[in-house]
Amino acid sequence: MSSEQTFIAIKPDGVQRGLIAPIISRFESRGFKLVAIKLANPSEELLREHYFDLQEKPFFPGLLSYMRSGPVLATVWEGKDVVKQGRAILGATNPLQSAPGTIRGDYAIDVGRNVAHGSDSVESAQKEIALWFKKEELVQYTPALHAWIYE
Ligand code: DAT
Ligand code: MG
Repeated sequence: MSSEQTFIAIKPDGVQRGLIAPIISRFESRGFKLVAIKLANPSEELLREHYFDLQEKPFFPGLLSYMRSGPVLATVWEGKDVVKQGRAILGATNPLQSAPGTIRGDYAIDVGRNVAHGSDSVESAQKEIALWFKKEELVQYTPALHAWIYE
């Protein structure tokens, strides 16, 4: 059983627009296992760490204020290849380049309002999960449907 995990966040626009349920639903119905979830107002310090790689970009100040503009739904999902599959479920960073059927392709237009975040590698997923969650917030359980989803 794969224990690969990814960090998926619904950004303030996704929360305010009532998109929590449809976004979570795509990960659930695909067969991925939810292991952590919380609604939070992330601090500027946390966001600076989360987007550390982008600190020199011209859009960084706007990205910070957007991410601080309301609550974020932070989640962790587990399953086979979930990091790459999670990115595919989200679609391209720029929603105008996201295929219909992806979250951004269905629910977003501007790159600065792209409704959700997904880790881009197993390594960044581990860092992001540790940044957003305490160890005890990750819940361990056996999903009853496992044998109906995996061979
Ligand atoms: P992703 O969120 O797909 O991993 P990223 O890590 O390169 O993309 O960028 C993080 C976020 O920063 C992205 O979701 C939206 C914002 N962003 C990226 N490129 C941008 C740009 N050219 N203009 C405005 N915002 C941008
Ligand atoms: Mg990224």
